[in-house]
Amino acid sequence: MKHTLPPLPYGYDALEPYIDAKTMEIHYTKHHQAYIDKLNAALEKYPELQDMAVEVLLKNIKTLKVEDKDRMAIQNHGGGHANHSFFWQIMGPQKEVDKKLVSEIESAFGSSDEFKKKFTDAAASRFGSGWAWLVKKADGKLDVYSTGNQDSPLMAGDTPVIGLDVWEHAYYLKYQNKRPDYITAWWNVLKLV
Ligand code: MN3
Repeated sequence: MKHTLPPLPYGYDALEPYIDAKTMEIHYTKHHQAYIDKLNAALEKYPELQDMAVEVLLKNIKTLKVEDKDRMAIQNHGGGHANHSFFWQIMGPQKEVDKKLVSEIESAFGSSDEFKKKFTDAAASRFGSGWAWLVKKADGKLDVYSTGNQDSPLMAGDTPVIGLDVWEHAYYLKYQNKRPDYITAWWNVLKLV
């Protein structure tokens, strides 16, 4: 079974003006699709891995019985597929605040604002391409960090709770080099908090 592009839960213009329709369309139909195509290509010679969920591939990335160059391709393109599938889901035109999560965030970071500051710092200071994350660790604790490229927290045994794509392709058309403006705007389309 090949990996396929999951449906986008809203229209390309649904997150305007914070994320513009053109960026959303290219990001979803070109960038996300390309990760999926390259993941499928990397899995071609491993039929035994083709039915595994991408999240399972990533959790087990270090021990998959594959050649090293294919492991790197699965990490990069599988990560790209999983990260983007997750990213579309946590955004939306309307807030659907997760009260349980907000209260966990308040106990972990002191306040929602403190969490946002920490997360924003992680997103703004990631050098080059990558993601900022709020994750749940194996012991249930929340943590904030960033990863490079398309590296997924799943590879470290963590579960993504919130993720923000800070690759230039996510914001360049509208925000150019102003990543901090994109991050500030993005909190408006994050549904959960
Ligand atoms: Mn992206």
